[in-house]
Amino acid sequence: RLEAVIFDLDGVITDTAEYHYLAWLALADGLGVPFSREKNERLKGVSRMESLDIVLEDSGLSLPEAEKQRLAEQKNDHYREMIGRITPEDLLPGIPELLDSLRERGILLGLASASLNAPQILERLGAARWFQAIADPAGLRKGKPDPEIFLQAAELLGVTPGHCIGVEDAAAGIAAIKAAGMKAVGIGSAAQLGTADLLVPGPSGLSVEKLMELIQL
Ligand code: G16
Ligand code: MG
Repeated sequence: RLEAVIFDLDGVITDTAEYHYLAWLALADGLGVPFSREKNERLKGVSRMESLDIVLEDSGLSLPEAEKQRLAEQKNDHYREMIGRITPEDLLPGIPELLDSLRERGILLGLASASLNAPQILERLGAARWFQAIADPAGLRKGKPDPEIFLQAAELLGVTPGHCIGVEDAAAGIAAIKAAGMKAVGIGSAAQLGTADLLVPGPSGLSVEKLMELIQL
């Protein structure tokens, strides 16, 4: 029986990737380091400090830890300025209907986002009311593809992973869900998310019925 659905945030509930892109681009420009949309793709689902390492990888710069912390903070300040303008209009199409109908069936909802800003983003979206648990990425030892964040969300919800579905837009996220022993739903293309148990181009392609079919226990 399906007991809980655990969602990623960026790329699944809303599209914050564009704001991450603009904030990293401004930082890279300031440092004279090239940054592209292609590179931004590699930052999806990746933690802030790991993202900075990717942004700086071809720069030839080797910065002390304190300077890296300062740059990450600078990027985050700019990013937070942009996400302050998020409204419920920024929920991806299909999400309000899907979350409503899952809740009507008594299915629990959890969030497994790598973003330390996730609670504020949910508030801005008016989406916090749907979720019974939000995993805290700050306390994690390992990021996706490690299953830790999905397991933490399941534990907070008090459900067994075998009765959970995880929804992700990044390959590392799908790997994390599978490693947690959950069924994986991919939002995106087969080229990147081929190992998902169910694949749809966007969240509007999902329904409670489709999700319930994945777990027939
Ligand atoms: C999101 C984004 C990543 C970002 C990460 C950390 O992950 O996809 O690009 O680097 O969060 O964000 P922050 O700097 O706000 O802590 P997810 O897991 O929601 O897809
Ligand atoms: Mg994502």
